[in-house]
Amino acid sequence: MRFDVLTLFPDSINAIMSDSIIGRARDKGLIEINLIDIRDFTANKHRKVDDYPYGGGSGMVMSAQPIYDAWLSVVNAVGYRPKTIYMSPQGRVFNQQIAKELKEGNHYVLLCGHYEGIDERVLEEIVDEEISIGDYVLTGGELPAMVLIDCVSRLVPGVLSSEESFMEESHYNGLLEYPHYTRPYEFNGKVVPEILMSGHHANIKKWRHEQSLKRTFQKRPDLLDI
Ligand code: 4FD
Repeated sequence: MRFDVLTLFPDSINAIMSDSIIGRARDKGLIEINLIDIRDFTANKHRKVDDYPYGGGSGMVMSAQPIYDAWLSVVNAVGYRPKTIYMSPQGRVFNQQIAKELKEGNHYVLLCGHYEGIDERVLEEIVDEEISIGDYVLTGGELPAMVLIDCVSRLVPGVLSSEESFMEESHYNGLLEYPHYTRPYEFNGKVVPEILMSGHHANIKKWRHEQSLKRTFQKRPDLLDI
């Protein structure tokens, strides 16, 4: 799985996506995250990536040319047009179902915007799909791009341990997780539920499933078809 991220802040993304599970998946070659600095593609000597909006108004607009040339550098390197996703509050709202859909592909270009937005003409040229991570506005598309990459990458075979993937595929799918406990047995006067100490695996499995259902009903009834 390959991601090319067009951004003004490649170092910020790299810093966060170099540790833990995603960092390990990159080291193992299971996922490739290329960070492309839009500023490296400016045609002016000041490396300016934005300009005033036609029609007036406040804020700046990201210029078409550097974004287009950054995108073309990816297209020319691979010899095809990878699916290009614009991270924007106007997009289809991301969820686990969309992550499952995206894991079937193998190459995505993610475009991260800033300022008041991007010149519409370059969006018309390069964007295949607009995705939002939720109904709120951020200062840039970098966090949304990282959310998408993290969520899709953990579905790529080998990224999670076999135990972790089992959890992903188990019947708790679509329900909230049951509560977890580890040592010590007693913490601040609270002890671990006795069923978990019983060693009776069938009963434990049943209890955990009940807990999942109960929690989903109490906290997120919208996830149950009732
Ligand atoms: N909800 C999201 C994506 C980007 C963003 C931006 C137009 C603002 C939130 C294009 C306006 C990009 C989201 C950058 N904020 N901010 O997924």
